[in-house]
Amino acid sequence: MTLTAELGRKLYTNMWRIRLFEEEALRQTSLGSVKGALHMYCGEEAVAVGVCAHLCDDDYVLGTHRSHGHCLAKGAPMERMMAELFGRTTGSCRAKGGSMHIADFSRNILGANGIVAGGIGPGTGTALASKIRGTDQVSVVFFGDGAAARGPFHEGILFGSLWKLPVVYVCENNQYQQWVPRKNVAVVDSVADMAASYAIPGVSVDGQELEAVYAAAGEAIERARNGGGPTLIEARTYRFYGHSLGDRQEYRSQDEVDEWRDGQDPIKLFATFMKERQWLGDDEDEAIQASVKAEIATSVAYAEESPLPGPDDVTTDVLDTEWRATA
Ligand SMILES: Cc1ncc(C[n+]2csc(CCOP(=O)(O)OP(=O)(O)O)c2C)c(N)n1
Ligand SMILES: [Mg+2]
Repeated sequence: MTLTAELGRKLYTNMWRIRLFEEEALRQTSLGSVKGALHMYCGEEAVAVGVCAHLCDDDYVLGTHRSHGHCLAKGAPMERMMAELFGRTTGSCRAKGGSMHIADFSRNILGANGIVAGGIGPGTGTALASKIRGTDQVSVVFFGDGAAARGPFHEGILFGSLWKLPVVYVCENNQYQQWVPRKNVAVVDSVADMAASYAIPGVSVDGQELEAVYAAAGEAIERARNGGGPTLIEARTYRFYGHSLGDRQEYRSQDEVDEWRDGQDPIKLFATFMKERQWLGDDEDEAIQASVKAEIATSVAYAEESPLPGPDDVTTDVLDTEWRATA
């Protein structure tokens, strides 16, 4: 799939959808409407959007604790995501997931999760299921650079390679693991180099450049779909906000953050890329941002008008304890 003006505008819009959705979620948190942890993906939008652009509806995506971008890029309806953050029964997980466990099974988005590297095993498992069933579904697992230091990374990629599974492992190397700079704890610079240990291709890309992510992901997803097995993609990126709410960010300087925000914003970079090719005019740019703002407002109204769960909801969609007692 080649990047065209039309597709470019769609992907550009999707990056804005993620950026403004999250900024609104942050605002709603300060107003008390959204409760619980909030891990902001702002700054990393080109990774989710560039990868998910190649996925079909029934392909699988597994996320991290920082997954609003993965969900929106894979096609989760925004209003149901907003309702989930507001803790409403119309939310994509009927208020039982919240930000950190958000999922949308109707789009084969199997979920964010709070366990670092927690998606790698299940994502390898869905790829095994696709292979056994003989479908052409691909699984994409997103994880952070911190996850690449954990056991499930090694175990998952080993089995993915051994069984030549249709899976793409996407490491979002944002250079920090909570409050620990990767450079203080890593023994190899590039996560992509670790692919050699499992005899699969490893590719390192600039995660701020949508077109670079799009190209690398296209090749990897095609390889996976055609029986060529897994690829490990490292997207070098940066998160603009702290690790989570209330992070005082004493481990990095304001100058560093400003440099990335000013010079390495994936949305600004892709706008320049599009404008240089005459794929996007200033009026269209404004219209895109206005339409996304309208979508955000609609999703907030939807969430606000939706009911909160009641006491009866506590026992729905959870493991049946009576069944467990007799099983
Ligand atoms: C198994 C496990 N260990 C520790 C934590 C605490 N923790 C939450 S996020 C995080 C850092 C994750 O870093 P990375 O994988 O690079 O993802 P990022 O937050 O940078 O996107 C840690 C250590 C956890 N949630 N799970
Ligand atoms: Mg990280």
